[in-house]
Amino acid sequence: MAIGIVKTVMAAGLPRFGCTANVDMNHFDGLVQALKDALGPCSGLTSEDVDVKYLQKLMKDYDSSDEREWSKFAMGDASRAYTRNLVDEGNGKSNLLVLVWSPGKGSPIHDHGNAHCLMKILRGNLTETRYAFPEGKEEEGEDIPMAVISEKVHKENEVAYMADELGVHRVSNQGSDFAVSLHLYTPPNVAKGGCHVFNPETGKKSHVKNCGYYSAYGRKL
Ligand code: 2CO
Ligand code: FE2
Repeated sequence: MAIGIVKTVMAAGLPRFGCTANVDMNHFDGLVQALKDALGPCSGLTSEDVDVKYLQKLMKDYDSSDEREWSKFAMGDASRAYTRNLVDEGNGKSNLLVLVWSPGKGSPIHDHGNAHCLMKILRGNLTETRYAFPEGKEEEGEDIPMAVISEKVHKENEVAYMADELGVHRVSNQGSDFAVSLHLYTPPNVAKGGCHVFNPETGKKSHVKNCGYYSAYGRKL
């Protein structure tokens, strides 16, 4: 199910330099291109050189209120907690996804494969609960309930930053309608090697090999 009206709005073309083409694009497409450019299609930058503050600013400056700009990626499914919809792979340097969160549902607690994670809320509110990274004693058989270190509600247009150094998290939609968010992961470690999910009662983790997409480039898989 696509959220909102599926329609592409063509705005005035933005001038493009370097190795990117001159194309007409709406503002969401402009953001996707700007993120891709920032990750360095032809500059030789690597993910280690990424300027997270700049990426965060690009995402923050985008006004998501015109759903027509991104609705073709926002395929929700009420039978799932959330769907992961691929938007762009940033020349192999990132993974840009639109996530659609079913009302009252959330993700398991998970890590981010040693990558930067930026999350912009396109529609609704999302609650992020952070936990301390388990220290490893759990793997030796001890059950250690995971400690919550923060809980925050991110509102429409806000951008959150997450990384393994800050712990692990669970994201949930506590609203009564679908919520939508845009996630940039760089480098795309989780897409390549999966992530870990954690049991809040025991702190034990298990590896998830393939986090999977519901759609890619606007097409349901
Ligand atoms: N990391 C989760 C995922 O890509 C979403 S929670 O926000 O980072 O499935
Ligand atoms: Fe996450």
